[in-house]
Amino acid sequence: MKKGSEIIVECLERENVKHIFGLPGAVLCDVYDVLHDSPIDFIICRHEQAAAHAADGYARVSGKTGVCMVTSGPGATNIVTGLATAYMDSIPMVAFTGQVPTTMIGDDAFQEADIAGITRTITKHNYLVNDIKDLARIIREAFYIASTGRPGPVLVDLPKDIIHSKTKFEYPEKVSIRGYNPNLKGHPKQIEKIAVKLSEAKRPVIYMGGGVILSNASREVEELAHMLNIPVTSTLMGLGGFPSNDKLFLGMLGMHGTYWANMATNNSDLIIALGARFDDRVTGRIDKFAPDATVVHIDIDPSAISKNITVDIPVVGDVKEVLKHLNEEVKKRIKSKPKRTEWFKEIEKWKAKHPLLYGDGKKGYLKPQWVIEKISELADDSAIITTDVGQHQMWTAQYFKFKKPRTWLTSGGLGTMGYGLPAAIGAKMANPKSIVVNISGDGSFQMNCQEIATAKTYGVPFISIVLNNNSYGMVRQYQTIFYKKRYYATDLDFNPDFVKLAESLGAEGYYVDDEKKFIDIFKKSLKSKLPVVIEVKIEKDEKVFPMVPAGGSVKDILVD
Ligand SMILES: Cc1ncc(C[n+]2csc(CCOP(=O)(O)OP(=O)(O)O)c2C)c(N)n1
Repeated sequence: MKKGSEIIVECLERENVKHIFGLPGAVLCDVYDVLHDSPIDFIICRHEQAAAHAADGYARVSGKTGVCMVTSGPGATNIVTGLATAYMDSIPMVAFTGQVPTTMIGDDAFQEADIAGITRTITKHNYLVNDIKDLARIIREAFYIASTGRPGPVLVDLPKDIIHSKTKFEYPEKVSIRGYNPNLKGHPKQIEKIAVKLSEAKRPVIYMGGGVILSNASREVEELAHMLNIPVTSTLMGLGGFPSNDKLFLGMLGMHGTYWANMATNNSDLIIALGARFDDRVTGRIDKFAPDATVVHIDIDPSAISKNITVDIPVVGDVKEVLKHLNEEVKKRIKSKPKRTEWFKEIEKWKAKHPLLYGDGKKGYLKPQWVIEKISELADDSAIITTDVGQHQMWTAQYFKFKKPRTWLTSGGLGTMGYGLPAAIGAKMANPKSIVVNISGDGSFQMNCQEIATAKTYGVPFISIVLNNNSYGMVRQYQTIFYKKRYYATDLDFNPDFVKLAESLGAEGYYVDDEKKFIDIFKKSLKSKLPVVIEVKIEKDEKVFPMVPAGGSVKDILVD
């Protein structure tokens, strides 16, 4: 016979969990008592939201399922944003929450929240464990569901009496869930159809989403693109899935994508969408999106197909598996590599018309685009970059040269400010040898900066750049462009002293307002054993361009 707490820890060990990110609560003390003697490390964060983001960052870098564990009531509600962030970006995660005893559920007991109800629409699945006999099976299923098919977060709510009661422990070797059988292979006839279409296409584009990273399909994408000389564009989530220094790479598409990636996609005759979901940031006005293109969509999630854009050739399957098959079909058919001279000439014209450019900064300020280009140059090809949400995120997506998958961590779907710093902690724990740089804005940084103390406690060094424009810059940019500069609720005229804040939390802190100083401090910081915060002064009126206004089409693109 084993206690619930013992079963939980044993299941976690069998699932090969090495780190749990969490914050304590009395309801979980029995579990901690068992964890005491387990090789699993419990990383105490300073806020539950951060614990969820750290587990998410860990998962994005390692490819494994991230785990967080928090107490009932407010602990559980604090992870809601972290779960929604992971859900929107399809990140495998299992979140354990303490719960009041089953006999008290619904009584408004102390620290009670119906977390299963609250998270129903932002988890891939969730469980309230009602019977100790189900505990091991549920945990096994939770890990299986989180990591298979389209990955996502799964929540397991653990009432106190379940943690304390006993049963015979049996770890189910196999998982079988009726109606849940993700299809990996893709339909062979559909795959052949794509190969035929590819041989006919004159202006094809590969449009790559986060699914390429999640299914580890980068090599297969490169093979397809090079075999057939097809330009590749990426969503925000797909960055890193294709080397940005490859001449076939067009950069990101969509709202803040490059002019030429947007023009190429919209003028193409064949779009091959890989693990992408045609979200509104990419398509803009749906009825104007790529009017002449035959659309191929390869995705593990059948419900993503034809959700936003009507797809001509759908294939439900794992991107890597399907591409392996497709590449074989293409090899059988091609005699020589197409040159696509006209198509590339046209793309070059668009590139020349509106290149990504930025001018010189005013004295006392740095250009954020320059800062990001420098970071890209000074950090190595395996450096992991995390961001928050806002202008700094888009400048990073535009100017950082991502070369490898799983090096780019950002909240793409939900757009969560406060994600970057805790995600950097998870990233560094997943891959301690990598350089990790969090690029943030002054607004976002203040949402989870307390976690520097966590980083210091566990000896997790990374560099956090605060691009300080004394404002919620991205919203201010909207007010500049669409509200005649009637600024409201976007100024951050009083900010903390970021250097002192960093120092008080156990980090090194620096203030930078000139280029030479930035280079020196950044180089020095790469060697630091402590977390480092570098505050960089940038101008309030700096903007992110190009920009396709929300709901607009590529014809409405603003370039300056
Ligand atoms: C949690 C959360 N609250 C609000 C928003 C809305 N929002 C999007 S960008 C932005 C401004 C971000 O400001 P900052 O972090 O300073 O970055 P900047 O745009 O100046 O680079 C805000 C408030 C959000 N995305 N997330």
